[in-house]
Amino acid sequence: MKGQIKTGKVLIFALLFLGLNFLVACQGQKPESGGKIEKPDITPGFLTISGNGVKAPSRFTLAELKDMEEAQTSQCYSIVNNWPSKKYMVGRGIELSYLLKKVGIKDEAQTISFQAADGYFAVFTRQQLEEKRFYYPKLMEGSEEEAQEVPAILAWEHREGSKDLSKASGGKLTLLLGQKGLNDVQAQVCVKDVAVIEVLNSPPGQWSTVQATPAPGRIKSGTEIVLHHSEQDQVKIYYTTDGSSPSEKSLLYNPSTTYYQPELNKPLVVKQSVTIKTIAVGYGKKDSQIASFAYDVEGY
Ligand SMILES: Nc1nc2c(c(=O)[nH]1)N[C@H]1C(S)=C(S)[C@@H](COP(=O)(O)O)O[C@H]1N2
Ligand SMILES: [Mo]
Repeated sequence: MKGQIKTGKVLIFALLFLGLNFLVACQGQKPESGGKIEKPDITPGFLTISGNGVKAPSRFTLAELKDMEEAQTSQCYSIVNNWPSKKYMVGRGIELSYLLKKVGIKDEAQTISFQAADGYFAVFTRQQLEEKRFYYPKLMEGSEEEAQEVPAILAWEHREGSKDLSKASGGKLTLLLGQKGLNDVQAQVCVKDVAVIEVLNSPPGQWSTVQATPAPGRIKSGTEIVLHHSEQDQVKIYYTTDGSSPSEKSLLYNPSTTYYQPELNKPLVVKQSVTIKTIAVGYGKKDSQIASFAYDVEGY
């Protein structure tokens, strides 16, 4: 009897302890990005580039970055966040590829993370930083017309809501990068006040596959199919219903997250037999494998 009470108490305390830790973890973490470090290991006033993926780990002051005139550029960006809302931004700064070359990025380097003074960080696969990205001047109209390829930069001057390159003025060192497509949500990886860039040889991993509920098979006409993912707020789920392979150019299932406007992530209503093909795409890991879900509607 006594023993039972004791185990009961221990259990309650253990649960409380776990619960509190869970709450703390949730508050410290922005689930749409890589996360947040409580006390980041940074040197104030410097941009540090480190990690086993560079030959010459280095530190630069802002003045030193501004002296690298050959790599300076002013660029326009179209930016979408997870609400989702859209904006334009101009920035002046240094090309990231130049800086990574300067510190001797190795061929083996595969994962690159950007850490801010407030502990916020975002992770990229090397490919995500090196592939072609664009500025869409007609983002607001939902059109790809007049898209221009833009480099990723570390900007020390910017201006939100502007397309006028001369309007960029002072600010914190911010990572700005283009979109892979009109639906690419990249605001959350535009890290502000970048203090550390860590370049690692470790492979970035791959997002897990998308899941569907109800499971594929025979369904009634009008059934709602919910697509979901184990890291739903860090990935975008793209899908096709015409049998083609899904990509970032396909239909976007979840324009928002589970905590901003979940009602925008609408289930698919299936009225006739269909195969839904899905892929999860997100920063910091490779695209998931494609998952296919075949539904069979009676009589169709
Ligand atoms: N240092 C730092 N950078 C950050 C964040 C942050 O909390 N700290 N938030 C990110 C997220 S989630 C978004 S959506 C954008 C927000 O930028 P905005 O408020 O200027 O639109 O900044 C990104 N960069
Ligand atoms: Mo965000």
